[in-house]
Amino acid sequence: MSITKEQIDNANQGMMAQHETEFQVLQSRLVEKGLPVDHIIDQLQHFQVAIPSWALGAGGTRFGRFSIGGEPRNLSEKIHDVGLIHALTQSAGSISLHIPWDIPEDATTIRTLADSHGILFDAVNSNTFQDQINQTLSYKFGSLCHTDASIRAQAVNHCKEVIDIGQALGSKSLTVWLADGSAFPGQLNFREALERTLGSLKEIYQYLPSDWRLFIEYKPYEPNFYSTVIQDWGTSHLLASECGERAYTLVDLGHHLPNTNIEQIVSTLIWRGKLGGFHFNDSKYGDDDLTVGSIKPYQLFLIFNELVEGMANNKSNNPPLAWMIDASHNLKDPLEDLMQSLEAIRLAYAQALMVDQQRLQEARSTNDVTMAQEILQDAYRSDLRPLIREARRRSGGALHPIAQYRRLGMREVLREQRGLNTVATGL
Ligand code: PSV
Ligand code: MN
Repeated sequence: MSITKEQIDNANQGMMAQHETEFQVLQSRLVEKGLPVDHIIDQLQHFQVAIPSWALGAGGTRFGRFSIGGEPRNLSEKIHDVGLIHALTQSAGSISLHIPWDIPEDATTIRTLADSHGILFDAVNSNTFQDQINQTLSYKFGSLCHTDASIRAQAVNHCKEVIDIGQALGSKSLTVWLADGSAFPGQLNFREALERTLGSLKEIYQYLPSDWRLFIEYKPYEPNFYSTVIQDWGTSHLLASECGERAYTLVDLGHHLPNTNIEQIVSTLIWRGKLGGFHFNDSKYGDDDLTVGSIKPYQLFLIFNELVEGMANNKSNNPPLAWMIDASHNLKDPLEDLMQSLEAIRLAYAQALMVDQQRLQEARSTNDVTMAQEILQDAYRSDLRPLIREARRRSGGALHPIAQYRRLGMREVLREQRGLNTVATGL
């Protein structure tokens, strides 16, 4: 069952009076501040975030999976679920596939299906961090960095296949995340492992269609707990620079050691024109599976502030960024979880759009530290939820997506259609 425009409009009707009151109060406050409300709403409406195909089931912690029931059993059902989220939120207009989990039987049919939901195909992701059934050689000791050339070749070929699949679907980028590294001191020659990784990435880059981009993700630890070959943004930036101008660093918020200043990394990468995109999630101690904005919403806002400012002063012509959620947990209904993440991302973006960049710049130039903080926190502490709802309403989405999802009993319908014990492929 898909959700119809009529159902959404009907549900919105009952909530309109309250929404209008709240929106008008906020609108006059923003207008008083001299903010172009309609322009901000327009920017919000255009801001689309990709949904990862591997987050549509109740997974995430890897230590236990407790099926929520009605999880998608195949790629078509995954697209259907993203379609549901998009219909309600109007902000999830694409899906990011993970190969080999999501190999389409027939690319044309899948494209047509996605199209019927208004869904595009975002970056495709390779998987050289697990062995697949019938795989000839093992990635137990690494993939693109492996000491054995035939294992590296197998991993490179896999990435090429992923590109082929992505091309058939209309994707325009490949994201490579590697688990390669070492669990114990002495296991790897760091320099040689990095050199071999660069060699493999260059081969993949050579294969990239001319209108594609390569995103190189980094992560300091897990699954390896002593060293990771692409451990940080500097290493990713170095590899991307060596590969060529269509290779970029991808920042996954959860892939930093505690208290890392991610907003500063973002600023530096835009300055060099090398920021490819984002994987949004949140974390308290480590890992990357919690709902966006559930732990550190202020950090998220500060990151968006750098993004907005950086892209407005984009001297290095950093191309438009790829936005994606990369979070999944085993406690919540995954679709509700993703809608919460989408809301948090849009809120942080809206707050950043509210920052008076000119006044902030003036405060900086006169070293008025207090005022700089006031300007940022005035934006951060503004409740912009009515603005987000208005943007969603104007695009034809639901004023309250989660409430409507629940009222329509969507999960129950999915359970009825797909069964109680379905487990979607993913992490
Ligand atoms: C593993 O940490 C991970 O969450 C990376 O962030 C990748 O982007 C994702 O899995 C999919 O491979
Ligand atoms: Mn990621």
